[in-house]
Amino acid sequence: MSETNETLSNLLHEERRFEPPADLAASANLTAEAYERAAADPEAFWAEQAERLDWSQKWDRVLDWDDPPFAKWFSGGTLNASYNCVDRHVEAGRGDKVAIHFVGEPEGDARSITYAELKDEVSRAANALTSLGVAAGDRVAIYMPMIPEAVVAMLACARIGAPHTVVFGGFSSDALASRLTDCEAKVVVTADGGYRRGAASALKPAVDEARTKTDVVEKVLVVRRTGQDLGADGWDDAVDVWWHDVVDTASAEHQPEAFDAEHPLYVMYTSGTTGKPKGILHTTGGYLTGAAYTHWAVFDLKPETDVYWCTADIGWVTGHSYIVYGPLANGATQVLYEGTPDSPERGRWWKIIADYGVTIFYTAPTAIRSFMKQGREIPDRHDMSSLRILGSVGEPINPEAYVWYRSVIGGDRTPVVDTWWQTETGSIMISPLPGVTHGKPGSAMTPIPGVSAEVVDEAGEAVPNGSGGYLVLTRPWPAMLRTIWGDDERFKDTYWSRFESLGYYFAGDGAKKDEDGDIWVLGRVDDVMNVSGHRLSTTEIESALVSHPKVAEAAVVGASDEDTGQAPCAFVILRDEAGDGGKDIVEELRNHVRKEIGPIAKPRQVMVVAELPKTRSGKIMRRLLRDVAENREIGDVTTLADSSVMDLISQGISSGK
Ligand code: 6R9
Repeated sequence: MSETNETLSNLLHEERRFEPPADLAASANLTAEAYERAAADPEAFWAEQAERLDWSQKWDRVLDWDDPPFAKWFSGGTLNASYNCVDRHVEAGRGDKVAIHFVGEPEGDARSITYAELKDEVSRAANALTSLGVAAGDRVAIYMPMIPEAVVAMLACARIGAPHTVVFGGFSSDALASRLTDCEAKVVVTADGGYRRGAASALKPAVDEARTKTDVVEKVLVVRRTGQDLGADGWDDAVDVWWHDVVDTASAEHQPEAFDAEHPLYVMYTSGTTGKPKGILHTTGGYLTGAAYTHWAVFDLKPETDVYWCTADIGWVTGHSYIVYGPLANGATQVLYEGTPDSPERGRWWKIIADYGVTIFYTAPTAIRSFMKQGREIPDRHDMSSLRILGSVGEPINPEAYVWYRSVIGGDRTPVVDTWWQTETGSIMISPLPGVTHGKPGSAMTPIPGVSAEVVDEAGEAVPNGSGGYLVLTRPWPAMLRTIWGDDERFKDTYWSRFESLGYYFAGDGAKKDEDGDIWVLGRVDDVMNVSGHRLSTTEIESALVSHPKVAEAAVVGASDEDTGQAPCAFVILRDEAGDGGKDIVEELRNHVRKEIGPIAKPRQVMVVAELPKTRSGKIMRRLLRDVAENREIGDVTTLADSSVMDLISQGISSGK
């Protein structure tokens, strides 16, 4: 943890504090009292939060922790997640309220969808999926751009009890195929393409290619978004079905069935420390309780007046909890934007905030850092006075980015909530409450009411204030993952074995408690890197590299990067028969990774070396490689001769790093 401590001593010089605005504090959804109430009786507190939902059958037991680490929340209760996200708002007379302001990337391509319209569309899609042979318990994959049909598809799956697995549209056909195979997805919902940086970008061909690698898929349901030509081989009548043929013509009447609180809601794949992504399983009652409660509490949501916008992609957990399930369960009005922040111009996001009067805005530090680089003139051209709360997620936010965000985007008025959580936790765990907690740039502060987190040493003892250690969650929480799809052993081993006797959940992050006891999350302590807020495993990229015919061995490290937080840097040993690999070897390998996994995994640097530093037991010493990668100037020569790598490494050793 020495690197961790170094980072921390820099951070601890941060002394700026921001008090909650008086009007926000006076009308806050949660007040300081909630912390004590929740700590005194966490189960009673969570039962109170579960009352936000409509249950067909109330639970008999709040938490069943008889067989840890396999939790059951709200046992005996039944509900339908889709009913909770749409129908109940319509039944309560709010059918005309806008659920989604959709903003397509092409300018002027926008439409607003009310809760009543959403209910009809979800019902039609549920009927269509049923007619395609999907029944409760079957898995459906969703591989789509950020368009309303993606949300509709997720809710339609939830409505019929078919767990969905959303695969990020930026992932390659290989990544898609491995996920389809792992969860045996019967149907894939996709689109011909989506708009990215001003052009139509195809998706359907990747599904076709994935189908050549797995035979689990029976039907592919395709939304026509771009109208691009699919080509002569791009359509298989036996498998492919147009959304407009089967969904638009289906009945808008659909009776949602109540499912058990523990019925699987979705599987979300995330990178672990091995090459094989983990299918994180979330279930219905506890997850929806966690998503709805945290969205209401952390963003101080006032559903009647707020316009909320989360810029995540629905292919990540943030899109699941804070675009689909949390906001819609709470009856919020939100913006859904298809494209990139800079298309057609660099002020696009700020224009959307001004056009729709966005009041709550949730994004990632990597985006904030890139806007900082462009300068404040761009956001300053837009009236963003509607904003009242800003959120950050995905990676540590450095104090300078926090202060810029608060001042330039939030007009020096808005609290910034730095929210720490994971795919596995399902909902926000550590965050300030905007009307209660003062802001401290760089700190996620304290666990929210109902959540118990600690920073502990190797033995699981809480560290004193001013010290660092491992971040753990000490008590179960409703939105926690239930297992890894098809792999209970890996679930136990990854999260629960480290502090087994204490029953703590090990998050894989290092953290520090400052002198006030507030938490600073510092990043992963395992072989997982965080690139622009996206989790990638070093092993996964290494496997992609060694799948290239010229590569004998590869080691990948996450080196710190000004723009993306961390960036993958690869060291490769070529096969003898590949010689020096040819002059384009670096680009060839970078593109190979891009093809195998997706653009976000493309290494920033590939260094061809003759030798990799290893321990006596043959383990690659990644720490030394990270020293090498971080000491190099970006844009420097990317091919290193063996001696220079080894020189740099030995310098690293002699300087005691
Ligand atoms: C929601 C999400 C989880 C990992 C997590 C940690 C990092 C997320 C953070 C943060 C510092 C924050 N992380 N939020 N680190 N401060 N506010 O991002 O889920 O993709 O599973 O990533 O991201 O390292 O362990 P996921």
